[in-house]
Amino acid sequence: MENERTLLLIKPDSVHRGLIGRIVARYEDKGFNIAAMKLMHMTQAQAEDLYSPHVGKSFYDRTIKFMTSSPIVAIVIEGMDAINQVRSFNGATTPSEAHPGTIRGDFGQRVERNCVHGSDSKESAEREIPIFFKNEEILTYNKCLSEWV
Ligand code: IDP
Ligand code: MG
Repeated sequence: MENERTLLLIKPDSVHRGLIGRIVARYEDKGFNIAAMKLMHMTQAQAEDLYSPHVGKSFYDRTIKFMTSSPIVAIVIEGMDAINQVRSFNGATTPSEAHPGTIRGDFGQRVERNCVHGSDSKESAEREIPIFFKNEEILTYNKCLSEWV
């Protein structure tokens, strides 16, 4: 397994519902490093870039509108197999199909308000992270507990 970086977004619904701490805690509990993190208002250009693979789909306009409607938290998660691990912690796209114990399974009810975003592949992570972070904003460091996790 490889050490990887992936993009996690805490979506506007989660920020409004006061879920930032609980979502971040899950990733800290699992032993991942937070390599970068900021509260921000996503711009139209950033949203269009992030969701460019979905241009033309029925939910595209609504998703862009939602994601730019209110602040999000953008995070780079770093760790072993981080890309797949974050996807599985986030849970299935449609919260009613997401397993209990996942973020979407525990906190979400509908696909339009599914709490979090996670990059779906190495290529996506490499494309998505620079939409939100400059290279120098992403920090790699060893926690003193890392040999025990
Ligand atoms: P993902 O977030 O699990 O990777 P994608 O298929 O990449 O799911 O879709 C991106 C986002 O677009 C979803 O997280 C969700 O917010 C929204 N979305 C996806 N499918 C639908 C849909 O059928 N109706 C409404 N919104 C959708
Ligand atoms: Mg996706």
